[in-house]
Amino acid sequence: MKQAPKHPVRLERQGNVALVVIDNPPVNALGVSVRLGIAAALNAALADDKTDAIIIAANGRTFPVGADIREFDMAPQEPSLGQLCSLVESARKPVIAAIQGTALGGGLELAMAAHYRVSAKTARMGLPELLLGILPGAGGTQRLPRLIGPELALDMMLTGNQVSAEIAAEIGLVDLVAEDDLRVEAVTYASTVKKPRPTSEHRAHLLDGAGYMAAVAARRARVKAELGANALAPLKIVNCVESALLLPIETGLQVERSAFEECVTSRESKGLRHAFFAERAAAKFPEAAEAKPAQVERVAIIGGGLMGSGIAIAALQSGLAVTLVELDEHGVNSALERIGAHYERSIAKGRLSEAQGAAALTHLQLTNKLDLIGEADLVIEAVAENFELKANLLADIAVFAKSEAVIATNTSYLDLAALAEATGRPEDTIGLHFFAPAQANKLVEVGVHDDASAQAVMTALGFARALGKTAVRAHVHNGFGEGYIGNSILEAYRHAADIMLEDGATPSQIDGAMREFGFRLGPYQIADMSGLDIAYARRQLKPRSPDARYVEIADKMVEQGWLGQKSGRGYYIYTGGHHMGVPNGDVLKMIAEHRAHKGIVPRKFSDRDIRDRILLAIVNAGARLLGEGVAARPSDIDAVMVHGFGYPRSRGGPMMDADATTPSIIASRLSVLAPEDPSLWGAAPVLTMLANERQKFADLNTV
Ligand code: 3H9
Repeated sequence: MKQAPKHPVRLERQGNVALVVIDNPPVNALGVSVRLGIAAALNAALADDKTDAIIIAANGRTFPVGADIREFDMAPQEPSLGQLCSLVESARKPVIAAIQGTALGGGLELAMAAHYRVSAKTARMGLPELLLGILPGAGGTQRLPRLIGPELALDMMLTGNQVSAEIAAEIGLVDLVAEDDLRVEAVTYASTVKKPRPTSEHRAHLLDGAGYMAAVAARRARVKAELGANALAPLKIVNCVESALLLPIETGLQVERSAFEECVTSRESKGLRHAFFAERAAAKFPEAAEAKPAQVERVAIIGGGLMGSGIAIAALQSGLAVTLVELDEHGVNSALERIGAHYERSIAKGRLSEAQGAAALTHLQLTNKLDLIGEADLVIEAVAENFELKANLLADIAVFAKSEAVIATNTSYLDLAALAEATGRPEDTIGLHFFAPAQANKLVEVGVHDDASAQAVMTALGFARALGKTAVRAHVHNGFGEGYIGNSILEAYRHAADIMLEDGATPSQIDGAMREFGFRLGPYQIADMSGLDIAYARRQLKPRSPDARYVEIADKMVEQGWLGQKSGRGYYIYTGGHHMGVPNGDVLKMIAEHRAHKGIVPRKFSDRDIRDRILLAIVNAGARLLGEGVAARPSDIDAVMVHGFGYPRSRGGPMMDADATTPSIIASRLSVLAPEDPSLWGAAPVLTMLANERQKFADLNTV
C-alpha cells in the first residue's frame, strides 16, 4: 500500500508571491489531506501581510488530475472540492494557477476557481468526468461556460477531450502560456496582476442569452438522439450548463452538486470507476518486484495474416519500427495490401493525414527473410494455430533473434510451456495473446509459464502498454490456463448459449438478448465473424469430457460449408447486401431436425433466462480461473471481459455484477442448473467458498 505523503501541500515564498505547492504523487489527486493542505496554506498566505499574490502549483509530472476517485464511495470529508474552489475564488488577493502536465477534472476546476491561469507549453486540460459516469462537481459546469462559452464547454464536458495549452489560450481558458520555465514565469506574472478576478463574475459569454440557450437546446437534442432520453450524466451536464446562464452562481453550484451526487451513486458510475481501477490493477504484475521492462524499439512479427498485420499496425501507430516476415513473395504482397488498405481507410475517415500514413509506413520493413529479425527487441509469432508449425517456427526464431530479445507466441490454446521449450530459450519466451482486430482491440493477455523470466514478462507488459493496450497476466501452469482467461470464459459463454440453442432458443433471440444487455454483438454474430471452422478445428483436437453435454449444431454447420461471414452463410445469411446478416432459415430447419433426432422437446427461454444463464456461466468460469491461479484477481477477469469481449463497461465487468447479485445467490442458482451439465454449471470451489463465507469477489481483489 502506498503511504500518503505527510505534507502533501507546502507553502513557499518568492518575494511577495506565496506558492501553494501540491505534492501528492503520482498524479496529485485532490484527496482530503490535499484539500485541507491547500485550504490551510491559502489561509496562511491570505493572512500574511507580506504576500500580495498567491500561486497554486504542483510538483511532479502534473497539476492535479482530479478529485481522488477512491474517496467517492466514502463518507464525504470537508472541505469538499467545491468548498475549496469557492474559498479560492473568494480570496482577497489574486490567485494564479500554474498548470503543467494534465489538469483534469477537479484539477482543472481548481485552476478555474483561481483568478488567473498560466500554463506550461506542453500542458493539456480537460474535464473527463463523464467517462466515470459523473459530471464536474466542483464548479466546472458553472465556471467553464463563463470562461469559454456554452458550446465549447459542452464539447469538452460531453467528450472528455483534452485541449492543448495553445488552444486553451486561444479559447480563453488560460491567460498566458509560459515560454520556458513555468514556475518562474508564473511568479513574474503574479507580480503584474493587481487584483482578484473571480471567474463567477465573467459575463461576456452570458450576454447573448438567446444564443446561449440555442446552443444548450441543440446539444440537449443531440444527446437525446445519440444516447437516449435516460442518459444520466450527459443530460445533467447540459442542465447544469443551462443553469449557469439562468441562475446566480451560488444556486448553479447547488444544482451541480445535487446532480453530481445523483450520478456518483449510480450503478453506471460505480461500474465505470471499477473498470478504471481494474485496468490499472491488471498492470501490476508480480514480476515488477524483480525486473523492469526492457526498451522495445523494433518488433518483428512473423505472419502477416489478419492478426499479424493488426499487431504490426498497432506497433506502427505507437511509433515503433516493425519487421513483418511472411513465408513468400505472395504473403508479403497480401500483408502489404492489408496494411495499406488499413491506412487508406484511416486517411479516408480523416483519422490520419496522408503524410502521417506515409510516415508510419516508412517504419515498416516487409520481408520473406526470417534472418532479418536479428535487430528486433521482441519477436512475435502470429502464424496459424497449429502446434507443429508454431514449434518449428519458434525454434528457427530462436536461432535468428538476438540473445537479449524476448520471443512471444500469439496463442492461447496451445501448450505454452512446450512451445517455450521448443525455442531452447524458455526463459525468454512468453505468450502475447492479441484479439482481432489487433489494431483496435484494447486487450492483450500476457501468458506466463513457470520458466519465463521476470525480465521477459515485464518487457512484454511494457510493450503491450506502449501500444496503449490493457495487459492482463494469465498464469499458465500445471495443465491449467488453456485458452488463458478470455477464450476460456468465451468457451463457457458459448457452451451456455449452445445448450439453450439446442433446447429451444434461436441464434437471433440469444444474440438479441445479449445485445439488449449491452454487448455490441451476440455470440452467434461473433461466431459468424470469426469463422466457424476455427472453433471446429479446435473441437476436433480436444478430448470430450464425459460429464459435458455436447451440442453438435456448430459441427453440422461446418460440415455443410456454412462457415459464417467468410462463406456468406452461417447463423445468418450475408448475401444480398445484408451487412449484419438475416437469420439463416436453413440453420433453423437443421436445428429443428437435430432436436427431433435427439428427442429434445423445444422449450421457451425468456430474454432474461438467456442473459442470466450466460452470466452465470461467465462468472462460474471466472471463479474457476481464480481457483486455478490462472487469473490473479477478479478485477483482471472484468478487465478482460470489458476490453476483449465488449462486456458493457458501465457494468464494471461480470465479477462486479456477480457481487451485486451476491456469490451465495449465484451458487444456489448454479446448483439448480448443475444436473443439466455439471462441467458447465457445477459451482467452482472459489464460488462455493465465497458463498459459504458470505464474502464477495471484491474481497479477493489484491493490488
Ligand atoms: C473528478 O475530478 C470529480 C470532480 O469534478 C468533482 C469532485 C467533487 N484519483 O493511469 P495511471 C492513480 S473525477 C485517484 O496508471 P498514466 C491510478 O489509479 C476525476 N487515483 O497513469 C494509478 O494508481 P496506481 C477526473 C488516481 O500516466 C496512478 O494514479 N479525473 C486518479 O497512465 C497512476 O495512474 C480523471 O478522470 C484519481 N483521479 O495516466 C483522470 N488518477 O499506481 C483519471 C489516477 O496505484 N486519471 N490515479 O495504480 C487518468 O486518466 C490517468 O490516470 C492519467 C495518468 C491520464 C491522469
